[in-house]
Amino acid sequence: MKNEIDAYNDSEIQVLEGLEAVRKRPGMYIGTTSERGLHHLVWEIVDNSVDEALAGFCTEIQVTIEPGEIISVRDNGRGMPTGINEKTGLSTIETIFTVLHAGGKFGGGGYKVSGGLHGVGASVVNALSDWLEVRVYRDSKVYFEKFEKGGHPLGALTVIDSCDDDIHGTEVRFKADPEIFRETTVYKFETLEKRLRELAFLNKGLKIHLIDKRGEEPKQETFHYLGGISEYVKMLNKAKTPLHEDIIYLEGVKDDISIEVALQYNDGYQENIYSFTNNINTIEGGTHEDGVKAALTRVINNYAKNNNILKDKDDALTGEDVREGLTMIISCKHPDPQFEGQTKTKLGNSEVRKIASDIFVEGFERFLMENPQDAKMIIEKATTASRARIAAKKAREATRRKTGLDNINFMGKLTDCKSKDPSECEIFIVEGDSAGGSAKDGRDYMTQAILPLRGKILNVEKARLDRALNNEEIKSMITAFGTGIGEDFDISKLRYHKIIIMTDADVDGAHIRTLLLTLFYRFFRPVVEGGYVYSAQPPLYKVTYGKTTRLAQTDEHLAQIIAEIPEKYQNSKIINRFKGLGEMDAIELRETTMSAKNRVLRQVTVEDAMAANEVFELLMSDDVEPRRKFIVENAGYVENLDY
Ligand code: TSJ
Repeated sequence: MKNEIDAYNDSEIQVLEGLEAVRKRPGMYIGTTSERGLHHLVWEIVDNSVDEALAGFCTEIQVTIEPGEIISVRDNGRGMPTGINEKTGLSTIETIFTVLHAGGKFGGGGYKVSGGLHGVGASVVNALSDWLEVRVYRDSKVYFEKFEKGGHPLGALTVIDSCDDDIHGTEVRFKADPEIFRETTVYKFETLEKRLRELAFLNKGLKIHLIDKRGEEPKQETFHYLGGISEYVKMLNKAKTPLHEDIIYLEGVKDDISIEVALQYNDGYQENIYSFTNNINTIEGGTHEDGVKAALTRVINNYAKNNNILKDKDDALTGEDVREGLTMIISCKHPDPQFEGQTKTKLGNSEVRKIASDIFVEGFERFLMENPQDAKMIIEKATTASRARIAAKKAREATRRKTGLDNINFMGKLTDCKSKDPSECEIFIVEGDSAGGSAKDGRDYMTQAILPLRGKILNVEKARLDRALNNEEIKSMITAFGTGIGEDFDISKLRYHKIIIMTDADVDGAHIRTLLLTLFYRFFRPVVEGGYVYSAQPPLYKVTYGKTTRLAQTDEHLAQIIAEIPEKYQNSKIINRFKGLGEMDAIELRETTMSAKNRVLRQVTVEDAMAANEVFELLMSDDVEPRRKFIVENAGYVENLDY
């Protein structure tokens, strides 16, 4: 039989092996060790405080970035339990910080922020930290424990101080391990600000402070929204013209599932719907979103019928009609959410559909009844959209017949590839004719098609679908992709499984990429969601010495290449900066950017496209202030903004 010391040593060894596994393959636990992964650490800790707020015991959370890229998260909740865990023989706190997946067993009940690591990420953060400290304020005592690099406890949990009996809460301080986060350990204020603000919107009444003490002057922001997601909608519509003044807000709870919806129509044509479950953005939607959307269509159609606005049932308003110009946030809180889909951001629980729909129908019907003026504006917006949709369909059919848009050799623009097997076909979308020329000559004619774009791509922010369809560049893309658009969209008809945006590695290139991503996000979203969109990474520099030529993708890469030049060539080397893709000859373009052998492709994520859409909206908006603010904040990165 083992004695106590051996048993302790065994469990100690298991703990260390668990933490070591996290350090060996951090990507398995936090997705990536890039800047994004670094910020993920903060979310793993903050989620615990948000859970305490959801349980009803915490009203305030403070996140501080201290000099030296140290993060402190403190809440005014009950304070973590300070007792001993029976199974491990260690304190509950030490268990939570050193045993993988330990968190879920404590507390129990209530909603939990259960995306990603199911809110049990404390041990993962500890494993990936240079050091980590926890302080618990509870029962007039201050408990403390510190962990060294990789999560090793320095000592047991001890009382280090006393405190007033009305002080309670938890504080965790940590420094990410630079040996794990090799790219960067520098936190971005804006990244933390955006998500913390979102958390404050999603949890009305919760007060969140963000303090940055790294600079000479500390920066501080407080997020506190008594209106919750209504204020979120207000912010999203800030630069737009609302069709009705009040933001519509509905909420309800059934079987422990809570649904909140806030919405407001604006005079634009885009639909902006964001849904969340337990504070996690369900980018792929799911049953909560489906239920609310179906209910919206039903309620508006019923209202229109009952008020004799819609007489013929053939005129029924579609989902797209009733969502034109709609800004809406849907927030679901669920005790046991099932996340599905490619990126695990789609709510799967089938019981939610009806609950969300019932709650929405009841609240929205009442709103329309009580606010006939607003109801009139909303119905008018949807019927106008419906008329535009029918007109667009007719125009589309006419265009198809007239110009034979279905014919792939349209206007000689597309240089198609020989293969007809979409899984091996790629289409390069190239800016400008000269780059298009090099790309044509440098391609693999079997599998690579080239579509050069001329001129500016339509400003899709202000354009409805019918106008967008008249734009030459957009028409070329629709035809080339083969998927159709709007209600005709069919992803299974996609002719290329890689759509590669190939633009110059400069500001104008970035501009065109933003426009294209915005366009894809709005009109070809499944193409982005399916992971079919990529951006090419052309080199920035060409270095020539002796008979050698090397190409560099980044400034760092360039520095490395220069450092590697043999001594005798150091004085005769040439540092050429490519001004554009057009400057590269066909062979260079093939070797560096197009050929599957050497190229670096970046897969575009829905978040990338969403971010592009946001930047685009901001820059196109009529509201000068947010636009000015963006330009000032980004002045360092952007040289000429000719949007
Ligand atoms: F997990 C963690 F260490 F990372 C962490 C936890 C970090 C931070 C900043 C806060 C927290 C945390 C945990 N805040 N509040 C709590 N609450 C509890 O753990 C708790 C307290 C009391 C009871 C109880 O039943 O009495 C239950 C729980 C789960």
